[in-house]
Amino acid sequence: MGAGLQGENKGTFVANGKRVAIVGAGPSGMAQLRAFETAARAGADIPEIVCFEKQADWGGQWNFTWRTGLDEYGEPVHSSMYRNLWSNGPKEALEFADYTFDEHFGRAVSSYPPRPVLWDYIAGRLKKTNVRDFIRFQTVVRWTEYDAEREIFTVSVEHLPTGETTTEEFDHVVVASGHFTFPNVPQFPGIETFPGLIVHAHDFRGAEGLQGQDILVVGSSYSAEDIGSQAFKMGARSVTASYRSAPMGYDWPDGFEERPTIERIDGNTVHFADGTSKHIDAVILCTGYLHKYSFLPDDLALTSPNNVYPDGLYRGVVWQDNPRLAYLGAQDQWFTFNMFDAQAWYVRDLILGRAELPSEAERSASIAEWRKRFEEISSDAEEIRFQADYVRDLLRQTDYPEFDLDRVVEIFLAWKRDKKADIMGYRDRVYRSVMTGTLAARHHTPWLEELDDSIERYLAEVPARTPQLAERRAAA
Ligand code: FAD
Ligand code: NA7
Repeated sequence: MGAGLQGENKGTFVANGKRVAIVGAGPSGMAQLRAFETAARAGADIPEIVCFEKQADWGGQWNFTWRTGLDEYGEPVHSSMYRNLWSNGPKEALEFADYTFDEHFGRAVSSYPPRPVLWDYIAGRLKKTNVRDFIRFQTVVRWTEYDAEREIFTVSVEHLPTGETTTEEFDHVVVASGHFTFPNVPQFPGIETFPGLIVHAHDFRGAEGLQGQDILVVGSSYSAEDIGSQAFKMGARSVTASYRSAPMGYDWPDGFEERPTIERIDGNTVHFADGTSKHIDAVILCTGYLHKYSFLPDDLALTSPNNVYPDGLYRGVVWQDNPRLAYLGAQDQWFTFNMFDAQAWYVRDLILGRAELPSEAERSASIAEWRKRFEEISSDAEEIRFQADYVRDLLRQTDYPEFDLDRVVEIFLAWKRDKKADIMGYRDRVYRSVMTGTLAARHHTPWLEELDDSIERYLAEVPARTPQLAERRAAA
């Protein structure tokens, strides 16, 4: 075991002269911690690591809170997740190659676990180590400056419970602060006359209160699809999804329909671009998020739409204008946890000097080549393959356990087919692990009928019966 894992020196690994700051202990920051911990366990001398996390616990988006807006310290609430969220893709596509679901649960579990189950899995990998000691919880990074002459970052942080502010120096900064927190909120003519609830998906916490109402979700991506489905599941009278570019195109159940973009709103009446109108009780803006890094000066802050190859990042992680700064998870995400691992392993190896950073010109050429390929993508299937190739490229640079990315692509394509076939039932399907070959277990209760998303209920052998959808809808 590497000397740095003995945890005698709280807040640090054993130093090899360098200091590394990680901003955020969500799945990406946790992957970075795991990458260094793995190297240390194998005997490597690793830098001093300090991970700053503004929440009281790790897990990022997966660390659910009932709070919305500002938290108890006046700090913007980070997580956009809601109580009843289940994985929106098969777990077989996100599984860690060095810590499988079989290892964590000791038995097969279903392919679309609820949020608390995935949170447990992410945390489980690190609970067996002492990396938690290297995270400063409830500590928000306020500002970062780079001194080009000394090649040093100065990072200013605030400990939220005490208000104490401190400043420290680091050789590298890894930004793992996520990019699904700051809502993109469009304006629609007449929206100020709407008398009901208007909320962005970031502040949506559960659909139980929407029972019996006519709901409008604006957008046609993951949030619109899933929040609309949650509203339907919890007994909304009707769900309307308004698309800007293209409809989602699923075979929605009765009471769920898609309409084009909003033309104007007049009280409770929403007018759409096709000339139709509809009575609406509540609007949920599922209109995406902004990349926002208020702790970075503009020459270090990524600005990008939500896409799979943001400009300015070599190999999707290294800030081209200052390679001592790295971003994890900055892409739009088909792949998630294992992609964050691939990125974190590569960033670790650059910092440790195991991987060589190419010249500025070579990096530029690489970015241009990937961006050109990215711009030629014309379907979801191509985008999934693109991201698989991206992950493959990273894995080839590191010693992260290899896994069959082509099979993961097949799982994603099967997932898309299953959604097309049955949008309200796809979460009942099962897939085979690429890592272990284990076929997922069927969950005891179909997604549409399951109202208890707790880990206890999920792992229960003999579940109690839950109220059936038809009964809930009749009650509505
Ligand atoms: P985050 O999870 O956002 O974590 C970032 C961390 O940084 C947070 O803990 C935050 O508190 C901290 N932080 C931010 N700013 C600061 C600061 N200035 N100082 C200190 N700490 C800071 N992925 C899936 O694989 N499956 C799903 O089903 C799925 N569902 C999703 C549903 C929703 C509603 C959303 C928003 C995302 C979903 N995702 C899903 C994608 C999700 O982005 C990833 O799973 C993952 O959480 C990204 O990890 P991250 O660490 O990059 O970012
Ligand atoms: P996404 O995937 O970024 O999608 C945003 C959606 O919002 C997309 O359909 C956009 O339409 C739509 N949008 C954006 N601006 C507008 C305006 N002005 N009017 C109408 N529609 C608009 O965000 P999500 O929240 O769905 O998903 C983010 C993450 O959360 C994801 O990782 C999930 O796992 C959960 P467009 O297609 O661009 O025309």
